[in-house]
Amino acid sequence: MTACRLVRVVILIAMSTSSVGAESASPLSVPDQSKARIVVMTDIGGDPDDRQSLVRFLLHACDFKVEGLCTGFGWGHDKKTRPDLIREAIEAYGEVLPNLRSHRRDYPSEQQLLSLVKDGHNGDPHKVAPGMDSEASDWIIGVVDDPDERPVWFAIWGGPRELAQAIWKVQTTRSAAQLAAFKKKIRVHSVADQDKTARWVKQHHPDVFWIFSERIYQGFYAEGDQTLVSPEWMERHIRGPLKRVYPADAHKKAGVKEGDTPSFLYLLPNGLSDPEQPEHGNWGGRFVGSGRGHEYVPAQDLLNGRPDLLYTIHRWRPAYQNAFAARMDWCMLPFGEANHEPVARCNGDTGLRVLRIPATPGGKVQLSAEGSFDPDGDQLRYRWWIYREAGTCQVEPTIAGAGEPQAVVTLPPEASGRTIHVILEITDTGKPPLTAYRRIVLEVGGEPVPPSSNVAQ
Ligand SMILES: [Ca+2]
Ligand SMILES: [Ca+2]
Repeated sequence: MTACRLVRVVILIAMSTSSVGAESASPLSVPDQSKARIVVMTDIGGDPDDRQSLVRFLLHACDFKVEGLCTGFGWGHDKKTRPDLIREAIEAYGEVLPNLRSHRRDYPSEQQLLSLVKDGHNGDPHKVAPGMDSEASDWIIGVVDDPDERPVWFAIWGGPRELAQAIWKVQTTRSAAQLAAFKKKIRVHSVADQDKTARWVKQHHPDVFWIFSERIYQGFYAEGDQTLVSPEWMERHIRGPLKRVYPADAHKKAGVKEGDTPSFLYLLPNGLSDPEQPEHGNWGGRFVGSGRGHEYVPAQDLLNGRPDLLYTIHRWRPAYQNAFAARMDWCMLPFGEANHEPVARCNGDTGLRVLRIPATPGGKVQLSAEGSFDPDGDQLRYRWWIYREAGTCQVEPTIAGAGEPQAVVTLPPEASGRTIHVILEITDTGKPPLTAYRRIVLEVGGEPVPPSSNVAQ
């Protein structure tokens, strides 16, 4: 056994305490505490791309604590809710679940997911009112009331009426303090605010944390490398029972559309960002405070030096499409024949949190990815880069060793009082190549010092 192979086996034993039908290695898992609590609210039955997004969501179901799958209405769909389409997708998921669990043992059961399907109200989609409670809106109240103190994220793929109705009911039946406590646990990522109740919430409850993903969500499929969302890509990678429930054509777009997918990719525990900080940016986009209550609206990233709204999402397209392709492989292949994400570590930190490091203007910061590894024993490629738009320093630092496991960032004197976001991107050599991240925020204090008096930190 080579040293590399030995290390791999030791790591896998350390990561896993049981073996469930894997060929040569044990399935992986992610600690529950690093998973976001999530309720999906979908207008499935309208634009077929909700069905596409649901397939991807199910393949990432092990990355979240799934708390609800609610139906409702949205653009182009106000006829009748379609919980049957959610159940149909979950049943297809059930067919591949045994194989998925040979890769990640923390995939939820088919029965568990079916029990979370909750129907919205088949009345006026633009109204909250007495008598308009629904199975979904009552379920939402229960989820938020749960003793689990972590926030509940609402990935909203259509209109937010069911959440709005839940807030309305709590407002009319509880004290002001109880209402405030209820709202404090809510986090919204709303794709396009597709009914009038979004306005109602923002007008009457501006303290609700609300990411308004207006137009930016199109970056998931529009602009950028179109070969990665083409019908040909879809045909090559989407297979097995889940292909049955993944429509080949969405509204005005053949191939992969999934306009609602950024709402949950935003919450993936992949080390790229802290979802509580929308200005960080990740696979679900980047957002800034609108100045109205607790609302965030899309930010722009620089594409070839020009601000571009959609680029904040499609800049990550190779990574998120490779992740999808790999999970499609997980449906069909044994552990040893599919790829799995590397694990990125930074400066000895073994978790996924954003690292904050104090720094001095004109000084140097040493960064190390030592301890990073790949569960398949793949080789790793390292890339340290500055996410300039996420920070507040317009002058870019230099990075020595940007393609190495160890790097040194030299801060410009102009960085005084600013923040600089460094991304560690580790990509394996598996097929397809998969990427893991860490984010380091350099918090630069003090007065600018001459470059000649650099001090290593
Ligand atoms: Ca939708
Ligand atoms: Ca790998």
